[in-house]
Amino acid sequence: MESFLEKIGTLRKQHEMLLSAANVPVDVPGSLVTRYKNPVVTAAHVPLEWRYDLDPVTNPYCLERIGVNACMNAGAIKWNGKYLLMVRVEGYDRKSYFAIAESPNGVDNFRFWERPVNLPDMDSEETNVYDMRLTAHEDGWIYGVFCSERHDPAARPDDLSAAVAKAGIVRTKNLVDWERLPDLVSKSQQRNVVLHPEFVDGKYALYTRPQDGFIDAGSGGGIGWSLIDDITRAEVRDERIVDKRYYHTVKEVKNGEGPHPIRTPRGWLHLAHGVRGCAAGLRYVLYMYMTALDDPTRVIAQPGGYFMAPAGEERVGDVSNVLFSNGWIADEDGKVFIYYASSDTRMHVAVSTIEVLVDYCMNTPSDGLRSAASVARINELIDWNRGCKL
Ligand code: M1P
Repeated sequence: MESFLEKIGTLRKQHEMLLSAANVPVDVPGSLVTRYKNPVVTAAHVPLEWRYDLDPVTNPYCLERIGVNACMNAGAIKWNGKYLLMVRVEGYDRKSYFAIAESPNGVDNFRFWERPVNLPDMDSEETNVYDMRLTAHEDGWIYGVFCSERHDPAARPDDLSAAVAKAGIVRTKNLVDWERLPDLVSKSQQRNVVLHPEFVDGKYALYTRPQDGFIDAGSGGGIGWSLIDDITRAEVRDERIVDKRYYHTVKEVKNGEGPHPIRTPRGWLHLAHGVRGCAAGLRYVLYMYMTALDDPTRVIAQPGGYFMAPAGEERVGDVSNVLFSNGWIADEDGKVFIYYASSDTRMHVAVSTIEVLVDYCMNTPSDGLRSAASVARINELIDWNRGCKL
């Protein structure tokens, strides 16, 4: 039988092989993004020290003591030349926490920092935290806005599923020491709240996602926008919908802003998720839109349909048929690293450029909302191509 030392040796070797494996692009001609073969962060990437008791006396069978179920929905930021993911790590116990994984090149060799993020714990009723969006704001702070979830205090005693979602806010100057600010005050429940990176009319600006219940967006009509006077006492006073949901579209049931938008010469480039229902359950896809530089609430481009949908093994996981993104990094050379989770299970990267993404947004027909409109658009393209000399 393998000794404790042999087992640990094997685990370390396998772990190191996983962490140091080179990732390779999967080139599909004419595609908007280049996906990569391997997921960039998975449950198996989590350090052994977080999962195993490495003492043969107290762990003679070399068993995993604290299991990790998934690594998903990561915020992202470039920091000291490194690509950092603020990963949502979910344990076997269903609780999520945040941990930073760092890569030298953005596509592989992601390694977790020594310990998970020490998120200030202000409220004993807060049960779960997840899906942090990172924003390096022009005020000099890096903000993290995340979902803070608790059991609904108004639930019937036998209802152990009713929950309340609100936006928690933290900020830091070094990604190690975090200051917790009061949670966002809002009349409705909120998830997928994102801080815009610049002041607008001298105020902080939030993308919101008002929702009637914990799961249902209901009367919350889409992605909202709210100006905030004081980020240290943030409150949604005026909220208006900037990206609406529509019947029979990829965002019919729900949508939510992804990471904060990227400033480009042609406008703000947005990445979001859209949800629709089908016989297999909910289907989450990613879509894009653009807003005006002088007014981030004015939509100037709205390519129809999805930008990325679950493909291949991305389709299967804990919550199948889901792509979700809350982190991307735009490099100085125009390259964009899009970090997305598949099926609430693992993190991937897809690479594109600002130029290509803007071209996609500006030149893809918008959703005509009816089959007849879709056919009309195709016929327009066929007519155009008939006059094409190639
Ligand atoms: O399970 C899919 C996603 O569901 C929620 O997103 P939304 O609020 O838009 O429905 C979140 O719980 C998210 O973490 C999860 O990936």
